[in-house]
Amino acid sequence: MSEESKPVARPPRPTYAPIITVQQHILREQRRFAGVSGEFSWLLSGITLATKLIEAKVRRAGLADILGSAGETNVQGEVQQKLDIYANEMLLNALSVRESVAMLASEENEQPLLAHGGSPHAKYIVVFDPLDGSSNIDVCGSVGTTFSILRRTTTDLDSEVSADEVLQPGSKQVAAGYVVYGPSTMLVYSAGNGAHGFTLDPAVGAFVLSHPNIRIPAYGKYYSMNEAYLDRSPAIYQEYVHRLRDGSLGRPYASRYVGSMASDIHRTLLKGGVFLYPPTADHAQGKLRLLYEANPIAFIVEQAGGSATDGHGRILDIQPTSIHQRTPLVVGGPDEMRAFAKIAAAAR
Ligand code: AHM
Ligand code: MG
Repeated sequence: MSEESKPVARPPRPTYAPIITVQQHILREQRRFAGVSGEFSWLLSGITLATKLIEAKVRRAGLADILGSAGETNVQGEVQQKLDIYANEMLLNALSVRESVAMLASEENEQPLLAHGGSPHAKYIVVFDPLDGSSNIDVCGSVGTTFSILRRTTTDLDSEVSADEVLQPGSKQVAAGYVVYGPSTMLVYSAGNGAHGFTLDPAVGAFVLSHPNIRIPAYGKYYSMNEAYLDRSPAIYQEYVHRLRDGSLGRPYASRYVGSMASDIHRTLLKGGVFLYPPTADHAQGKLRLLYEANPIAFIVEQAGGSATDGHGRILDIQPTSIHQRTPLVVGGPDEMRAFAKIAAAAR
């Protein structure tokens, strides 16, 4: 047989299972849905790039005092920034060059920002909290990033984007997710077809699929809230928490509270249970922001089989009226949410 006519050899059986990176996963997802184009995966790669840059900075946060503290010049002659400002800039930089992004809104910016000089045909709006639970940084605790992706509300993409286009109920999210910077860094996202978790492999710098199709357990062992506020919360929250404690909801619960919502939600998602941030006497709408904290979390948790309410109705049905609007939040697995709904209904 001549050299040229030799058959092409089959590849050997792989020794290792192939890894799936978040980029591969997004590309696969977008093929499944009509109307989701390649622009979308390019956009999401902006988020993964920025969160990898944030993670690298978070890992070195404990060295800030040695290298120079916020606002000072460090030994390399660089001006140190607060980490939440840095995280915001990384997301703004990475996303504003994506042609499909029309507008960006962040917890750190009073007003939404036009991206890409108002690029024609840009159809997405990205809303985020760049560094959730940032006070944990000082004590080497875990922090997070939350994000939500919306389509522009107009079909005339040549029209100038208006700030009001960001005011959409969470049910309109095209995709949403969060990143937890903990012992390892994890990204959980959903584009409306289940919630999927990826762990950052720092050796190769890729988010690798580690938790496909996350399902929140039917019930868990923990509730999660800042209990210092319980006495100043409405009666339904007090009754609910007392009943979680005394075992009358089927089992006695223990509590866990990290103080970074993304981290507390991540535990709740994987282990079951409930997370609450109630209204208080001082803050009638609680503390958490609807557009870039509660909505992405509610989207993910619903995709995983749980639910989220503001104490009256579904979080994802709330029509926002302002960009930084706050909302009470109760989010968790089926058993815990059923019990909360029962107590809330009985009080009406
Ligand atoms: P931040 O975005 O300014 O960090 O605030 C949000 C955080 C949440 O991550 C967390 O659940 C909550 O604030 C903690 O607040 P509190 O200290 O009132 O319990
Ligand atoms: Mg926050």
